[in-house]
Amino acid sequence: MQQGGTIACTSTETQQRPRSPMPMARGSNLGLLKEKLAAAEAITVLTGAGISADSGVPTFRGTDGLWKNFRAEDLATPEAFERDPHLVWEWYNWRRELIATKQPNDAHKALAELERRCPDFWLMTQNVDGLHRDAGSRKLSEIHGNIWKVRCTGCGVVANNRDVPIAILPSCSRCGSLLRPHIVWFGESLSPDDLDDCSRALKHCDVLLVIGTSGVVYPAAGFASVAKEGGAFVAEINLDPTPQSAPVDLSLHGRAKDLVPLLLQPL
Ligand code: BJW
Ligand code: ZN
Repeated sequence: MQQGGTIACTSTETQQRPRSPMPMARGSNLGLLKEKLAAAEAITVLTGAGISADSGVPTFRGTDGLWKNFRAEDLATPEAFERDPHLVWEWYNWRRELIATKQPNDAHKALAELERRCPDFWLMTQNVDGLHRDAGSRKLSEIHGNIWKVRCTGCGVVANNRDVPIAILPSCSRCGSLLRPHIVWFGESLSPDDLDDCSRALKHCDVLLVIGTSGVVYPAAGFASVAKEGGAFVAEINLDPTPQSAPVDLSLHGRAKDLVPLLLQPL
């Protein structure tokens, strides 16, 4: 629903609504996307490392990406942790030290504001840095986990841990077993609860925004198709075209911190 020309969804209806025809394209791509958002009752957002790049958190792929200097197989798989937990924890310690100095940027803040304006809103992030929460987002799934949480390899308990640096190797205060980062590594499944929440949000949204992800890591790489099959308008915001660009309805190229706040401005 449009209120005073800005995005302000008002409906709380969430399931199986008939979709009303959307207005025709008018003006720029940005203008069209703002119209779609203003008309939407349910908005879902998928974010990736690009949204936090504007806060100074390194992305994974591309010229300055983490995978240029580190091999994912050595650091982000359960096999790597079994082989050399010390090395893996050292890498996470370095990233915790770096992320601890970073703040949410205008794109994170704009999505928190969008959540406040739209009662039927869901944010799915692949990022583990916690910056969406720091910005005020609450309706979210951190589908690849959170770098500020640890999980016991023995009893499975998950706990918050903001130690910087964290003791290497950390152990569980309940059972003494080795703790690991509460992060989804390659070859590990996402939490069934998160997958359910995402599936629901993708199937019934009117608009899906895909922001700052290369769109190559599954299952998130398949989310745009799920939303499109459900009839949603899918828009991508990224510095560059991605494998998602062809199937999406609209692409905006630029920095997330510049483009996302524009979506909140009056039409
Ligand atoms: C900007 C910007 C700015 C820059 N503004 N934009 C074949 C088919 C299907 C699945 C598989 C398959 N082969 C293997 C799999 C499984 C695997 C997978 O998908 N592999 C692919 C690489 C092929 N997936 C999994 O294993 C997942 N689990 C799973 O599927 O379970 C079931 C299963 C298991 C095994 C086999 C089959 C099924 C788990 C995936 C976990 C991913 N974990 C990581 C690492 C965590 C480590 C950590 O963070 O500590 O999560 S990988 C890494 O990539 C990280 C990210 O969340 C994820 C996505 O990256 P993202 O966010 O897209 O970042 P980048 O760097 O790639 O892109 C940044 C983008 O931003 C770029 O496009 C820039 O242009 C843009 N950008 N600055 C706007 N300022
Ligand atoms: Zn334990």
